[in-house]
Amino acid sequence: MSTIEVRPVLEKPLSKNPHLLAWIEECATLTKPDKVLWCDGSQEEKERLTAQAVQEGILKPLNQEKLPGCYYHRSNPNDVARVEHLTFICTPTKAEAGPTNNWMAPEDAYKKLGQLFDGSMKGRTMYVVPYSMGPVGSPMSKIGVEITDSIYVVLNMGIMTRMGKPALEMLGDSNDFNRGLHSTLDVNPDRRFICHFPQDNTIWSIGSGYGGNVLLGKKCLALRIGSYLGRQEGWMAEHMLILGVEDPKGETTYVAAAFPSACGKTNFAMLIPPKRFEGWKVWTVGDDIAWMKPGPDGRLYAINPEAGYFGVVPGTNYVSNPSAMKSIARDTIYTNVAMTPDGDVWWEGKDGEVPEELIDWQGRPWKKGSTEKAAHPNSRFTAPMSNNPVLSPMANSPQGVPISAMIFGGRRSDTVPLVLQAFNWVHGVYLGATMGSETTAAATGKVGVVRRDPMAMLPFCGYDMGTYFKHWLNMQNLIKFPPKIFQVNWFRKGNDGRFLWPGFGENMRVLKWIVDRAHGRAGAWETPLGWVPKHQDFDLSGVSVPLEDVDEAQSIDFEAWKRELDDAGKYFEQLGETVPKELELQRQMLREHLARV
Ligand code: GTP
Ligand code: SPV
Ligand code: MN
Repeated sequence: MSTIEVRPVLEKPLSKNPHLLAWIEECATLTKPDKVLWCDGSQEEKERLTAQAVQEGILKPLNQEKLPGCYYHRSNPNDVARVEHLTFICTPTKAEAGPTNNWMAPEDAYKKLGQLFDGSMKGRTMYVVPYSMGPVGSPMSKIGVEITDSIYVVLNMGIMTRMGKPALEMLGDSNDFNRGLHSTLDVNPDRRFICHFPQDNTIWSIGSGYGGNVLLGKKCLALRIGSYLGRQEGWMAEHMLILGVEDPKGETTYVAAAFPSACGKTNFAMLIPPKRFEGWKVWTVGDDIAWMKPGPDGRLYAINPEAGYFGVVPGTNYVSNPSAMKSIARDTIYTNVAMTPDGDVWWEGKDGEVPEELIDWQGRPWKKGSTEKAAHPNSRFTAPMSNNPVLSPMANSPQGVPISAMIFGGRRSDTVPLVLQAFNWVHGVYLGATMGSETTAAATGKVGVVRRDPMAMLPFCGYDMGTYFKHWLNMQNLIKFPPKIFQVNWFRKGNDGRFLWPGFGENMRVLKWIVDRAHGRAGAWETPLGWVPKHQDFDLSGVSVPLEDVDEAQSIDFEAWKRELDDAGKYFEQLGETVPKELELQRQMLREHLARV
């Protein structure tokens, strides 16, 4: 180690925290950057780094008249989504990571990745990015520091988190912060690993420059490490949006909903109610992640740990999601969409005419009528949540919002009905635990395959799944007034492959029933599988599809459900001994009940 290599760290440190300084020095010694730069989160810094990114070709300025403050980024075509097969939970034992996670022994992982990190920042700048997940000063927030050699990561973290000086001030001299080390290296999938060391509150990510692999506050800290800490500390880290539903009297009810990646969280969180629901309003608290903790009044309180949206672009338009369109009209980074000749952006499903000519997400010329997609199906926007016209006034509340209902929803062409209410907490946990969903472009691999994705957390749970279910069951004892639990499916299809339910804004109809049920003021039928809406309590007037389609979307096919329950039994077996008995008993009870209908 030469002192010259680490001197820049000591020259202008933004913190005197000895733990932080020692760790930065350790990382600099390993990765050997030319320069070390602390990020303070200021506007001046953002402008300077943006200009540098443009100069280096990492960002392209978009048409500033149409899209003020917006920039364009193309990632390496081999690096466009999360990589679940290269993501590891490195707990001391394999059993702690459980059967659904890839596992590496911590010492092996540190050694293997240590060799890759050795000198990985030579000729590059090492950025020190302090950030808070959650409002600065909230008792529920956590501090992380990400060390990275990517300006793209710095600029994205600046939008997605409370980044810079306030986070350092919140940290003070404490040693309680997440240590995230990231290097883009040569973006080679053979040298790409995303490793989590929950017992050390540490994340090492190498060889990728994309989204959930590298914005370490998001999936790595807020979900994988967060879920691990949550179990120890008595709270929950969930892959859930949070929204507030305001009724015409001005009363707001908060709802959290877990849908797997690219299954509608951002859209649901920004829902605009149809005309029929005059006086109703939906406010976004969060669109991807919820941290939830029992409050002093016995209710479950949720904060959104993020400060921005890293959202799916394709399909976003003024009909499906006007608030998202307004959120991404300025100060947004677009990744892997297509570009028009005049520096505008385009994607499949955008409003208006399809342009005659484009440059596609890989930088190749594209002509109207081409069979190839112009924008990558997992192309994303990074936008500050302050741009959202329906941002909840509670989005920055340090206490969070009280949750009255929780929803689990997958992408299922068949079997799962439009909406169902669980009989009780254990049944609700069962519904979440056995949730199935078709895979999407948010992770590399085959798209459209049904897999079990418990609580939408399969790729994000930082420990053994059965133990996670147990934590869910235990939480009931900590929450005096637990939220009611529901299951929804916006994606059921008819025989001809069309969606039976119109979705998007029309989901308000389902949401209203859920809110009414949470307050105990709407009727329901009891079926062997759960409570479903009674006709008179489910407002369908003016719905944009034939009522027969809605009936079909709501129908329960008992034969299909017998298969579903048998499949869930096999899944529990795969998960092993740690699956709580209550859940298997719950399954058997439902199965026995169905055998008689
Ligand atoms: P992540 O950011 O990956 O966690 O995704 P997300 O859960 O926030 O999903 P998002 O809201 O971005 O939606 C993903 C895709 O689902 C988009 O292509 C949407 O157009 C589509 N989608 C969202 N809501 C609905 C709906 O109610 N019905 C139908 N049919 N499609 C929907
Ligand atoms: C998801 O895949 O659930 C996302 C996008 O929200 S990423 O940040 O890439 O994980
Ligand atoms: Mn997500």
